Parts: sequence; structure tokens; C-alpha cells
Amino acid sequence: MYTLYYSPGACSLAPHIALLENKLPFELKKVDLKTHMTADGVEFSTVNPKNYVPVLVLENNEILTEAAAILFYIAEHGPDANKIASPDEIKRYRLLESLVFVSSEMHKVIGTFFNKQLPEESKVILRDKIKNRFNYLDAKLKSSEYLTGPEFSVADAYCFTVLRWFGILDTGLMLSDWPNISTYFEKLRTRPAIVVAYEEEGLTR
Ligand SMILES: N[C@@H](CCC(=O)N[C@@H](CS)C(=O)NCC(=O)O)C(=O)O
Repeated sequence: MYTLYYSPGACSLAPHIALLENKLPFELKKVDLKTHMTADGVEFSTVNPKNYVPVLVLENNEILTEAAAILFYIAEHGPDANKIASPDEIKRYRLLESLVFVSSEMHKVIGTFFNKQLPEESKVILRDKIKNRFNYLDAKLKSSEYLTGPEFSVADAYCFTVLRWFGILDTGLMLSDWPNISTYFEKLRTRPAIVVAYEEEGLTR
């Protein structure tokens, strides 16, 4: 049994979806990111000294942090682990490539808009970066159903999570300007694991 420390709608939604997709047994522990306390009254820094979600407690009680690492772990421990391929196969590195892209080029760029004190000059720079990354992603999704090819992977769970923020945040950009990303997002939204994750986290949009 795994334990996922999460906050509703945060980047921890990605491993939540991935655990459901991979049918791995887990329990959820909610963290208040303002007080940094867990719902069961534990100071979150005692679980993760970095004080941020996601945290996955493994079956041997090891603590794993960083969304990309957690997602790769889930993929390698799910029933489709063989699809990740051996270190000799490029497929394995395509998954890592996508995870790092979402983490460093999307999560951290789009997520910065959560900061209410973000100066307008920074927004201009970030907007340009988002446009650039979205142009790449839109072109990719024109010929590929999912990030790593014809099958859903944990990288899509991550990408979906960050695109969801994009729909909530005031970035000054519209997802509809990237039709392939919009279609990809709407299609993912109806995946059973994503519907369940929304219910379990109490998300409505
Ligand atoms: N580098 C981390 C960043 C995780 C992160 O940004 N977590 C956010 C939620 S999406 C958080 O917990 N923020 C609370 C805080 O920093 O105090 C990762 O990729 O997992």
C-alpha cells in the first residue's frame, strides 16, 4: 500500500491519476499548503523537509519526492511496467524526456502564475515562454495521440494536471488558440481515472 500526500488540484493530482491508471493500492493524505499541516495534524515538514507535495510513501516506507520521479516510479511499478522498456531502449528515455519537459518547461512556468505578486514584466516573459512551449506541444499532438506516442503514459497525467491550471489561472492566454492541445485536454478529462481523481480530490473543473 502506497501513501500519497496531496493537496486538491496541485501537481500531486498527476501521481494520483497515475496510481489509479496503474491500479496500484494507495491511500491519500491531504496537506494544507498554507499551514503546511496534514489533515491528520502532522507538521508536513516532518514528512518532506522540502515542505511541498507530492510525496509518495513507498511500500517499504521510503519517502519519494518530485513529481517526475514519482511518476516514473509508478510507471515502473504498475502492471504495464514492461512498456517502459529496458535501459537499452529509447522508449524509456522518451518517457523521461516528456516528464522533464512537463516538469521544467510547463509546471514551473505555468505554476508561477499562482503567485499573486507576480509583476507584469515577468508575466510578459512567461507568456512568451508558454506560447513557445505550447506551439511545440500543439504540433506534437497533431501527429501523436499522447505525449510519448499512441498510448497514454504517466507523462500525460502530469501534462493534464498542468493544463488544468492553465484553464483556471489568468495567464492572458486561451487554450483554444492551440486546437490540438485543447482536444487532448478534453479527451483526457473524460478518462475514468481522471474522473475518479477529480471526485476524490473534490475538484469540479
Ligand atoms: N519540484 C517539485 C515542485 C512541487 C510543487 O511545486 N509543489 C507545489 C504544489 S503544485 C507545493 O506543494 N507548493 C507548496 C509550497 O511550496 O509551499 C516537483 O516537481 O514535485
